[in-house]
Amino acid sequence: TTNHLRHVESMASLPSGAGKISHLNAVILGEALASEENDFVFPSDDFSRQALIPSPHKYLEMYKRSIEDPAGFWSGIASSEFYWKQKWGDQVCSENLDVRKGDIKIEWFKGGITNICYNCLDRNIDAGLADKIALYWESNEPGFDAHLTYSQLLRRVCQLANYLKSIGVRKGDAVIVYLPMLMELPITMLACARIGAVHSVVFAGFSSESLAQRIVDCKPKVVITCNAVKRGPKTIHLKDIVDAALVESAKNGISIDVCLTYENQSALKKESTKWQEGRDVWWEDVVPKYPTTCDVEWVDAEDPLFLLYTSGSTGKPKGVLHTTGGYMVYTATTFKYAFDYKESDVYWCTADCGWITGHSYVTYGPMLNGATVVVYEGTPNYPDSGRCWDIVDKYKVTIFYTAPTLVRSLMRDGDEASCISNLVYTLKSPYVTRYSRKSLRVLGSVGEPINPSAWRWFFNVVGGSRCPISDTWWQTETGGFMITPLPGAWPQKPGSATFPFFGVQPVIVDEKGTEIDGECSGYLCVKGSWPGAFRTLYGDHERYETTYFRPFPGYYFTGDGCSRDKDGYHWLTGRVDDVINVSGHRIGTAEVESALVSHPQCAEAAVVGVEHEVKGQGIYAFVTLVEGVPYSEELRKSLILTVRNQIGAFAAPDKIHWAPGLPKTRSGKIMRRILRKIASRQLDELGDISTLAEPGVVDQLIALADS
Ligand code: 6R9
Repeated sequence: TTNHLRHVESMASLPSGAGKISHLNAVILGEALASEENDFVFPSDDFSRQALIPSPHKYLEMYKRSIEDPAGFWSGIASSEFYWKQKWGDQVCSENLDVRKGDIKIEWFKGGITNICYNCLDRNIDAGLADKIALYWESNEPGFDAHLTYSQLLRRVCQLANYLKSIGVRKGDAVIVYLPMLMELPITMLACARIGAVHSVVFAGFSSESLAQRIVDCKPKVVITCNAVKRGPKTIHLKDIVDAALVESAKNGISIDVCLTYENQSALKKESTKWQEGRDVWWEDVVPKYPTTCDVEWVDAEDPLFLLYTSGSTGKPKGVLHTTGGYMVYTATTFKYAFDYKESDVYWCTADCGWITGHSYVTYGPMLNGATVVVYEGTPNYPDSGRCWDIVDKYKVTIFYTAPTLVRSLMRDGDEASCISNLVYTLKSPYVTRYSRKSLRVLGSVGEPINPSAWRWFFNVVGGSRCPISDTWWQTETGGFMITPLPGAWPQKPGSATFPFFGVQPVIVDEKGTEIDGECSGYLCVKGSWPGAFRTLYGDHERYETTYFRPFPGYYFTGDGCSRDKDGYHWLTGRVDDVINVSGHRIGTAEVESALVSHPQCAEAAVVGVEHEVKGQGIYAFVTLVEGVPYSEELRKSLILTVRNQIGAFAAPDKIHWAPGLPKTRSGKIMRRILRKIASRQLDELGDISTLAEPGVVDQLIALADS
């Protein structure tokens, strides 16, 4: 048995059996919280009984098999649950993950011939799902909606695929997609996949410069967009942004012949859209004229499926490349088990398809399972903070997957300023309690560590203390979930992503790259490969190796810190680039943030390190208060005391900086680079702030710097 297996086996000694009264109830009733580590939350008996993985025992059995015989484990799933035109060659997986032994190479199911669009649509239709709803679409404006069954979706996909072929898009060609959350976005992804084209979706919130940069990098045959979108009360003219990006990319020698534009009527009429004759084509004028069937382009499992650009800590965005077969098997399997998927589920993921979460868990993972998926165009707090629960009730959503940042912002919208405990949140969350939410069965969280207090609010208030939360840790690079609860299988601990998914071997290493055992913390790496792993950075295999495989030779380096507790649970502590070292104590920014946010009057916190004469680094905390709570010296002290109490005196913030809002990217990630500059008063070095969701918060922060 490897070390790793032993860690997971420690599960066997967990207080087992479902249905125990969770410690959580004690916590919300105001009893002292001993330690997060000891805070087990058990799935109910009813939930576990019906779950795909009903016990730690069952998990362990499958997990062991997946590690001892990955080829057998994954090829079993691949051949029984997917359609292959031709089976892969002798080797299920061939890999070199050690830079010391040559170029990094990962291949799964090589020689296998398939098509992911066929597996999402045709295969499910043949299996009897033709009339099942594939997509429910909810407009930004309450009351406007649409839906497509699996067979209707296939017809739409085929029409677009045929159009793309007619303008010369072939297997291997790149297609840039700059669309908001309309049904046309998953339709476009699937149409590209059907003909073997490589989609590169750019989140329709990126600036024209960022879009141009991506166009120049991947040189697409066509750009697909829409004229405008409404997000909340604002209308955003996407086509204008694309126009500017195309001017910019032409300057860099890349000119685009066709810009296919969908008329998003509810946002902007055709007549008011700027137009370049000869290049711009209305989707509605051409696509519906094409046949509703389209032959599939059969591709190799290792042919590219998509490129998705993601930012690194330095340099230009990296084009993460995923291929077809392994990604297909992995996203489908992770979706099924981590959400305990049942055919009757209605699934809603609030992520945009412009991010990896939207690729793997709006489009491919759910569709491969034949699921009914809700796609929501707008913002979660429009027209008010109850919108999510309105949508949940309207479509009887059973699985709701979102990000901690949304949970915290909705939690903050409780109307009572003086929340004194989690129980009071329960009583004062009218935006939530106004709706029934009784269809909900499983909740999910992704994007950053979810702090235990937000976890509790999500669990108690949103889920009525009845729905397990799958806190899924993964990355653009990993393609799918890596460390995640399997709801029903084992007790959760609020804030812990728990245990690895099948086939995943997380290891924690020290600075020297030595694996550390037992209860420990360090850098999170992964040993071995899994089918959903990215294969390269587009056009820069060297950077791929340097960033991910050279820091700790022999392992994939995630860039995240992680600790493992005495029960083998994994606690992600944030990017290691964000680790602060105070007087020799290593402190994860996420730990301090979590402590601050547990203060009833703190809505959100972001912590960065600043130079400190004596301690090396000091802790600088930006704090957003619950609506209506005034800043005060007393509160400042009380926040610092909370951190001292929860982590230790060494972790007490040196500075609390009042923050009406935090600088976030449009996907909700806090831009720490900017906070670090503000904290160190290097105000002339803020850099590019145009990618922020609300650039105005920067000025507000500067104004409050010394108050
Ligand atoms: C899926 C996604 C990846 C980074 C990752 C980590 C953070 C994501 C998390 C989490 C703690 C979770 N992250 N999920 N941290 N718990 N459940 O977000 O991909 O945009 O590439 O970000 O996000 O730091 O390294 P991506």
